[in-house]
Amino acid sequence: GVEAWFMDSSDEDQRKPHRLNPNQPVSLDELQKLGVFYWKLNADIYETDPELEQIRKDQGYSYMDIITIHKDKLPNYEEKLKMFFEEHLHVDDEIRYILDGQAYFDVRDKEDRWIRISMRKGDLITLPAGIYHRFTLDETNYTKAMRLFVGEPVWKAYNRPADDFDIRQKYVASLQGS
Ligand code: KMT
Ligand code: NI
Repeated sequence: GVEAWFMDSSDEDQRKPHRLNPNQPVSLDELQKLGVFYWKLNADIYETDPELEQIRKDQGYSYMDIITIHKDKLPNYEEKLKMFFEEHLHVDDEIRYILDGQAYFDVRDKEDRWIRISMRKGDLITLPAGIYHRFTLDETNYTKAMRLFVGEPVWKAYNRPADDFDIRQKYVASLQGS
């Protein structure tokens, strides 16, 4: 399964794991309560994978593209990495499938603590619209990811604070009782 943990609060290199000592793991169940969903797939066959096809069909992920995050491959690499690591939300779900390499997604829990989710080859994750999150490469400095979307993609990110947004209020309300 996916590995996740509560982060320490040191401002050391964002690419380091930032585990607490002792490590405080976060289960898939806890992630689901935050609206975060996860699948493990075989990334070696992503071009023809029937499992991926089924998920896309079931979830309505009509759009897809592939982004390679590496200093020699991504235009405006430094600037983009900086943007990805700013705490933000989107008005749609963020769906990412790691095809190669690895990276971290950080999400806020109900008590506003950072949870770091280790994303490796074969991991597909959906972050719900309205959740505060951020993204970073790890110390390997490379990942290739499929970006999926329901309909025409909207990449716009709203940096925190975005608490007055309808989608944020809707998300916060959805956490009640979970
Ligand atoms: C986002 O909005 O957080 C991103 O697109 C992250 C980088 S894509 C692997
Ligand atoms: Ni995002």
